[in-house]
Amino acid sequence: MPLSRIVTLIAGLIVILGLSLWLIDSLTRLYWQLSYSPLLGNLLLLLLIVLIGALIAAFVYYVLVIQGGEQNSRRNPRIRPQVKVPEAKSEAASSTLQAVRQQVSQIQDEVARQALLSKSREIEANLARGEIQVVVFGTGSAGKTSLVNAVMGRMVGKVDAPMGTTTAGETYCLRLKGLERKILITDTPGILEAGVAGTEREQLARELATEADLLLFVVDNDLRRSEYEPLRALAEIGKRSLIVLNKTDLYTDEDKEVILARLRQRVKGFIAIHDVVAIAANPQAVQLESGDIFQPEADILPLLRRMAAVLRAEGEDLVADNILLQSMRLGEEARKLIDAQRRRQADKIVERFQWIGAGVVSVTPLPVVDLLATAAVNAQMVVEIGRIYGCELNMERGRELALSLAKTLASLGIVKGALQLLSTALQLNVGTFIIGRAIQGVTAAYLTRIAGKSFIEYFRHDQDWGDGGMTEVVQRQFQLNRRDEFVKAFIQEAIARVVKPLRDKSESGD
Ligand SMILES: Nc1nc2c(ncn2[C@@H]2O[C@H](COP(=O)(O)OP(=O)(O)OP(=O)(O)O)[C@@H](O)[C@H]2O)c(=O)[nH]1
Ligand SMILES: [Mg+2]
Repeated sequence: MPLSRIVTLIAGLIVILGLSLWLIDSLTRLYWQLSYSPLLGNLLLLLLIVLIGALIAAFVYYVLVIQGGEQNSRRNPRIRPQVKVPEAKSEAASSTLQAVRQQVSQIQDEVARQALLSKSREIEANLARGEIQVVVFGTGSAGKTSLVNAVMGRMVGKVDAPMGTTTAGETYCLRLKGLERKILITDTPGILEAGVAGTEREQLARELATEADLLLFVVDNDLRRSEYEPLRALAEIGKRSLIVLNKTDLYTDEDKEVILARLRQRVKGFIAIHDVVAIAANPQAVQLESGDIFQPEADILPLLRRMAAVLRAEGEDLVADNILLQSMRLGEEARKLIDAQRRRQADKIVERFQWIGAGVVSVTPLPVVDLLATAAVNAQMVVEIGRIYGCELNMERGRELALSLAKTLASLGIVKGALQLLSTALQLNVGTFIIGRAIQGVTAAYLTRIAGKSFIEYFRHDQDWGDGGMTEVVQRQFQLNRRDEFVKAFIQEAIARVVKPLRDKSESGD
């Protein structure tokens, strides 16, 4: 408690006691005058005691609570009792997390599943704890650690001129009177350092930045392109950021204003003017004329003021938005993993069916070329791919889909196109005689593949062919599968699986 307040308190109590003595004296006299009625006298005594008690209580309350509160809020403008995380948002985050956990349970890769689960637990714990995460981010040597030291009011991190002084994320807890939430301030390694270690540290810094409720992006000059890009990317995903121009003690006032104006101009689209502030976290010592060394104090008030205003006005929303954002990102990550996993499974199905079709067709060649498509697109394959994507189709529906795709293959001329493409490729590899018999089988395998890949796209998008319809999807798959390197690999496999068995058969005189 400051001395001035203690003095006021003692003086006040003396005055109150003096007044009370005077009052007691006057009232004693009144009491004697009322001595004819003991009840009235006692009542007066009680009244007196209550009055003195109330007076002392009111005075102590005024000095300790009201005045103390005012002083605190003057010194730390960020103080204001907080309300809970906006309910709608926290509920949205909870339900997103629940959905993510359901998704995660479908992931077969144990390592990936555990990683996602632990992240979802972490987000949930954050939701429960409700701390405000402030992350200090920026180029190496811009003065991030110096900023954290200044804000914490003591040396918590090592400061040095070369880049790469901070190698890991360090978090410190900042408790502010009157603010329900704790503030966690995290120092990160600098971005844009050279070397592999630098890149790894940069990755860590970027991850920490994406987890922040509020980002302090520290620069010591105008933004370089390499700083602008990560900053814009973070702002684009909705990261609330302040730009902190540090080392202003090195600039003249005019230069400082010029740099500030330039910074504000550069980030105009995504960061407000007030959110670009100038500080000197660890100003250089100066030599006075007397020869003494003078160490100026850190000037971080503009940052503290802005941080306070932002946290006061948006703190709750920032926490809620960030938790929601993170759970959505986690959901997106899980979705991608599941998609890749399903794709691998579906690709295996297509692979299996393409060679089944090839075997059947090559032993019983078809009279009409376009019939090849019908023979190739197998209803069972459609049903099995659907199942991978959680769509239970019956065989009837599978056949319907297979047939319409076969028709599309024929109508687009893909059957003829494939025959031609594969004949040419086969001719380069095997004798003409054997091609005649193998070509339909090989083409059937190829068409099955295109059909299968098209169905994967269809089921991936919730049984939707997209704006361009089935035609566009099928055509795209044909384009993708006619690339040279793919055709070469396909022909090698076709020779082993279709041509060779046929040749063996004919050589054995069958
Ligand atoms: N003149 C001046 N120098 C400063 C100021 N703040 C930091 N520095 C100096 O800048 C250098 C780098 O400071 P750090 O705080 O280590 O920078 P950092 O961003 O944490 O660096 P890394 O951890 O390597 O990324 C040190 O030599 C500091 O003394 C400032 O306000 N003015
Ligand atoms: Mg540092």
